[in-house]
Amino acid sequence: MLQYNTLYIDGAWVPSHGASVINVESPSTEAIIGSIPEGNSSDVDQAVLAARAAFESWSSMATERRAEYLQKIHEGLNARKDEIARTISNEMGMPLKLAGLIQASLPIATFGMYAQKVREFSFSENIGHSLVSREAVGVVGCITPWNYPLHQIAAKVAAALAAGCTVILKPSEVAPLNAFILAEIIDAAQLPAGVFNLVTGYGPVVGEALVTHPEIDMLSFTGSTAAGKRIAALAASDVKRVALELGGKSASVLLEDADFPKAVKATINNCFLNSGQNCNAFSRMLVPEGRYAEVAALAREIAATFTVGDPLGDSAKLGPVVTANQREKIQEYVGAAIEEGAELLAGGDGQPEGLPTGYYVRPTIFGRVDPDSALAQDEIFGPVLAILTYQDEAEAVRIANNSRYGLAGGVWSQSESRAMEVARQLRAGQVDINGARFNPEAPFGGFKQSGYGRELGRFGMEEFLEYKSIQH
Ligand code: TXE
Repeated sequence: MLQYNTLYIDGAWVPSHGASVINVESPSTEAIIGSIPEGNSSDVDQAVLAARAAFESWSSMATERRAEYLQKIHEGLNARKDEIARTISNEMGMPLKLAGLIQASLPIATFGMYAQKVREFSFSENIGHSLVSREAVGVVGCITPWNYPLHQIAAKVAAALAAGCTVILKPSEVAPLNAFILAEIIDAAQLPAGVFNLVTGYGPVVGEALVTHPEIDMLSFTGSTAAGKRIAALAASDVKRVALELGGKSASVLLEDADFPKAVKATINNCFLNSGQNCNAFSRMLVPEGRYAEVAALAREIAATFTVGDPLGDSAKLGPVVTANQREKIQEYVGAAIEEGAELLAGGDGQPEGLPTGYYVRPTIFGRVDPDSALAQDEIFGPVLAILTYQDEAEAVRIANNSRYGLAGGVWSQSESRAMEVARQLRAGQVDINGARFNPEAPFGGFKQSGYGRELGRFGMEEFLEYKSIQH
């Protein structure tokens, strides 16, 4: 049991004003594995006061000193890498080995990257008779989800601190334990009091207290589109800056000349990674109508290799999904599609065999999905792939763009120029050609209802900066 009884505010561990705790559950054993304080608006008031008081000296500190603090956090995270991986695997269910490679490694790299960025970044330039400078936005509220919990925290907190902002973090109540490890590391790195504050609790209480607090200048949010819309609406009342990283329904487009075995396998891997709980998951695969039979056979074969089971064991590729609610949501989509007569190629609803406890779902693939159906339009956030067919490239682009989301996409072709041509036409924030690997220096974020603002690289830091011009 990891029991955290205090919040981290103004450089100290303090009791919450709230009387209750939130239990953290293992999605594989369904046992309680930890607890955190259920904070409230008084905790937010206290944290905002501290962050406001710390802002002036933090934002005007020499950038080299800010870089040193970020470097210390990077080193502190690195020293506790295995513990971070285990904690995240326990609280949200990603298989341990993968959690080490992704959930622990990404945030470590992100703090290291921003230590470097803050050193390199040019905070001012002369344009004619104007001195144009970039100044920290101010006090920032960061609200984060559970699917890549520490990565999403790091993408916001490291970039905001690098920019000179002070931060109040409200992590997901579903997977919050890793955020306490980060707070311990920040405490050990002796960041000036009030620069980073951790307040835990529920979205509608602690989250909304941050969103509506008059002394907060900006909110950076990752989560559901529904919560993002509410946050943007509430924040509009005092024109707070808002960055939103929301859902997706990304298309992986296989062109006629693609390497089909490679592309189908990589698309399924991408869609099923983290049990499908990725905002940028390739949850739609678009293939030429004439190649459908070949793709369906490949998909069946590949799906059969996805073993589901205990995240702490050695054999499972997929762990459970995060909560009973998420499992219900996925089961409802899959069950409804089967009832409506969708072509089921692999998986289906119901608990996978041999797993009596845990929020497990069966990795599922549907073929010839109607582009306007719920399967093709809604973010299911589980290991559920929809295969759609197209007649020609123009139709492929039309179907790919037929979505209220626009976060990511993929294009597969033997010809780089042909793939590039299609990639340019996709209305999405990032497109990967032939499974190109993730680049943390490139901007990450969405078009349309996938949100606005960008994270990672210098773009993530620029999000927390205002322009100012002084004419002289
Ligand atoms: O997210 P929520 P949930 C999508 C995915 C998933 C669905 C629901 O489709 O199935 O969202 O997941 C805080 N004011 N994504 O319910 O509720 C909340 O406390 C302020 C996509 O877990 O959006 C948590 O810290 N804050 C996604 C965070 O928002 C509020 C990642 C996310 O919770 C709030 C996760 C409010 N009114 C889910 N309501 C992605 N883009 O990667 C909630 N929160």
